[in-house]
Amino acid sequence: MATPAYDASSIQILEGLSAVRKRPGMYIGSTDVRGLHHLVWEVVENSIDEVLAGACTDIDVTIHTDGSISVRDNGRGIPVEEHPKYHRPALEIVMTVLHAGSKFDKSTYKVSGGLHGVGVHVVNALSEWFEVRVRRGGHEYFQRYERGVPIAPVRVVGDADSTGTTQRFKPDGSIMETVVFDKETIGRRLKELSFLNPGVAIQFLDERDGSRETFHHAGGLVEFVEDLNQGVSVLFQPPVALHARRDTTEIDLALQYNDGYNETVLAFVNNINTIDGGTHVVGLRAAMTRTLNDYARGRGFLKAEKEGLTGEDVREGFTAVLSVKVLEPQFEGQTKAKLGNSEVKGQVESAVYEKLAEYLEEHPAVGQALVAKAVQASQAREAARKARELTRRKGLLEGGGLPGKLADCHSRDPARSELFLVEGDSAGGTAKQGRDREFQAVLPLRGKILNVEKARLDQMLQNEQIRSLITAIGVGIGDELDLSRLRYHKIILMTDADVDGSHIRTLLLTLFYRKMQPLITEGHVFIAQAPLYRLEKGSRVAYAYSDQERDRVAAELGGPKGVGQQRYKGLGEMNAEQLAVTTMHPGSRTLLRVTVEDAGYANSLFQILMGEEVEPRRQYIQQHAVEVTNLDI
Ligand code: 0RA
Repeated sequence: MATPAYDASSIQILEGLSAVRKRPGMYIGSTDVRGLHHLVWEVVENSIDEVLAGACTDIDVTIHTDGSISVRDNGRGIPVEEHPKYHRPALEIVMTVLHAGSKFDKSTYKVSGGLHGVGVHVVNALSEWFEVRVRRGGHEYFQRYERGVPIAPVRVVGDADSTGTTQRFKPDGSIMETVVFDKETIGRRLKELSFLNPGVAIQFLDERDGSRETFHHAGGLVEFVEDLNQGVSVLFQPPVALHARRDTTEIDLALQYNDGYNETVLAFVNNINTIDGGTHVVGLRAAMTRTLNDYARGRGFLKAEKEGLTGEDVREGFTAVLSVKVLEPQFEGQTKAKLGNSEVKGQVESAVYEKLAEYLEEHPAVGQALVAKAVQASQAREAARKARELTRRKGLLEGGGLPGKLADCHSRDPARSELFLVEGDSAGGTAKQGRDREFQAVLPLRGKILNVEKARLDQMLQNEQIRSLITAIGVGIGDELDLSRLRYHKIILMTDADVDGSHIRTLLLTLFYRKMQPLITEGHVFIAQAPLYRLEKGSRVAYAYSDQERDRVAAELGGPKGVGQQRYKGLGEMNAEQLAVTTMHPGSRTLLRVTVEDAGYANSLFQILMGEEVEPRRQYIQQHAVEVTNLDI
């Protein structure tokens, strides 16, 4: 299998490589920690494609101590025979040029249009080195690449009595901003993939700390839903599972109701988590509302013809995982995490409507439990509407309606304006002094904010803190949210770096995630980064935001000797000027933009910390005891 010296295809390979290395963001979204893990998803999903083809049952993922990661599967092995067009081993072509959709791409439900499915050659181009081993036809083949370029032809390195592929790569630190894999992030995705693909067992080994986990969920989506509802009371058991096909679209759904007030819907398209939803989720919601209304009417639970259950009623306590396979998915939005195919709405709606109605016919106890819950929600909604009307009128009578605690800014231009949500009256006071009152507003939040997990909308609105927050932001909440009324384009959470601070941050993020999600998806929510240390030598003052940075800055100031060091325990220990310079002033501060993933994580954390079940909470606190004590010093 000699490689021709220098020919047209070599040129094509080199051009392709330099395009990827010049504009990595175009292929993997970004070069930060998210982009880094994108490389991993790309490689893992290649093996998952073999699972979908029914040709693979085991995948081993290993984080190695040399900074590389490997993915080994027992699929058919990437073909090695000569590629008819390029006259080189297909393996080399797949690793260096081939895109999804070509002859050697065997997956039916390919993932085009999004950031996934860009091709393993993209990972290769962004790796310091990449090594691939193929076991096929009794032989083991091997090839190594450096920054995407093969350093030798594909060669046989031994015998093989099974088939499969091992891909191992070390991301290129000269392109990627970070090259440290995150065990939790990878573990979460592998667990998710094992629920979505019940036929596969995924082993996950982190050689850095010796930890090992196996993900295998033969129960698929049903087990996924049970996992989501772990620790909460459910209305019926087991979850309902539906499967249907409409045209070329495959639809799988598992659903259950818990006795809470919030909705958890995870939706996947070709195994990709569409965190921003899309047409498939719209179809699911429409089907749920229509099915429950028809069922309730048919059995006389809804009296008057005009009476009806709304989407919001039907969503209370709804927990579901929807997985669709779409032939040519169109992914939209900034993060390409929203399905755009308009035909999918009707396909999902009709499939779920038909199958769920059938299921409820056969399981009347489940039907009655669902309808009773939704009717109750509908009554609470009516009560909430009245409460809201009352608050509005009250607001008008008091004039203006903005909360008394709010120190507003002068500017009336939302695009320029910022709202700082500050923990405690004392730090609130400092922030008011330190802000630029032209465009920065401050709202201090006192004490514990209401537990939104257990509260219904009407109860939430009775809480003064929540009302101040909602009025200050201006967009309303829930189904009536109107983003055009947003009063500040930046909403900035500024809390202490201790347990209480992280608790309040989790609460706020949960509230935003559950009731004001567009604020997050449109990128309006931020977390301020306050310094942990103030360092001083002579007349020079510097701030450090982490322990590592403290050590570096101390060294820059001439070593720890003679450097004064103050550790901030909370925002309240800074004076107004220090707070302004380090945390608030646009020229010198650092803001972290909150993503739906961050907030979703806060949400599940919140469920554990606030939920009614004691055991998961005890486990969580035990597992994270070290982090918590660190935060508290
Ligand atoms: C193209 C065709 C066939 C398999 C594969 C690619 C393949 C790709 C990857 C990537 C990771 N693991 C993989 N395993 C297989 C089908 C080959 C045949 O029909 O034998």
